[in-house]
Amino acid sequence: MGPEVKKRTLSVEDNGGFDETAAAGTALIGLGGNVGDPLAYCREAVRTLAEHPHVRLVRCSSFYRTEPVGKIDQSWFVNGAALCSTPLQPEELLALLQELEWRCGRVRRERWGPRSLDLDLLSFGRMVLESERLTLPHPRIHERRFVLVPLLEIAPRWRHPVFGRTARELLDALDGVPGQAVEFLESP
Ligand code: A4P
Ligand code: MG
Repeated sequence: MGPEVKKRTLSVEDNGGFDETAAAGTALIGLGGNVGDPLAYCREAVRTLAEHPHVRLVRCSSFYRTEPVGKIDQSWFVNGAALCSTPLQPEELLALLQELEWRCGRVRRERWGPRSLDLDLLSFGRMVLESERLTLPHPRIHERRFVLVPLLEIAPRWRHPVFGRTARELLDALDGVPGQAVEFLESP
């Protein structure tokens, strides 16, 4: 009789301790918007990414209703995150994300201002990079509950490539910081 093969279904919480997000070509993408129907734009972006020949969608988070951070006199946002793997270079993936933003029709390009769809490349494996067009990891992840809550949901073993801290630890460090409400909106 051959060796017994035990089949296990791995959940997000129980993946044997392996941080899948550390692998080269693994991208965490932040999605957000607060103009028009941002939930529909986010869902459309995830669908389009999943259908792209050079992108494999591994997992998508729930979507959350979030209090605006930075420029606070604007509508609440919808935010989520997606985990993908790709043979593309990070600059190529960023160009694809920017094309998707435009396809979903950004309304204004005021920094930190209202937008129908904002797609940020949060991290790309453990890559640390600063060029004119791309900073990795995204420089404001650790300051933002609207990024960390969905990130924690889909990648609990992710560690910030520079600070070495998990999303849980970074979230705990934001305890007591006012004005960053994050409310569950819809399942993925
Ligand atoms: N860029 C450099 N690195 C990256 C990266 N890792 N991912 C460059 C994406 N883009 C990157 O971005 C400006 C330039 O950043 C791009 O040309 C790209 O080459 P943008 O998306 O055109 O402009 P932006 O989004 O208005 O500016 P920024 O600084 O990226 O803003 P953030 O950090 O995206 O913040 N509050 C809530 N609750 N939810 C939100 O989603 N979003 C913002 C925008 C503010 N407050 C928010 C939310
Ligand atoms: Mg952005």
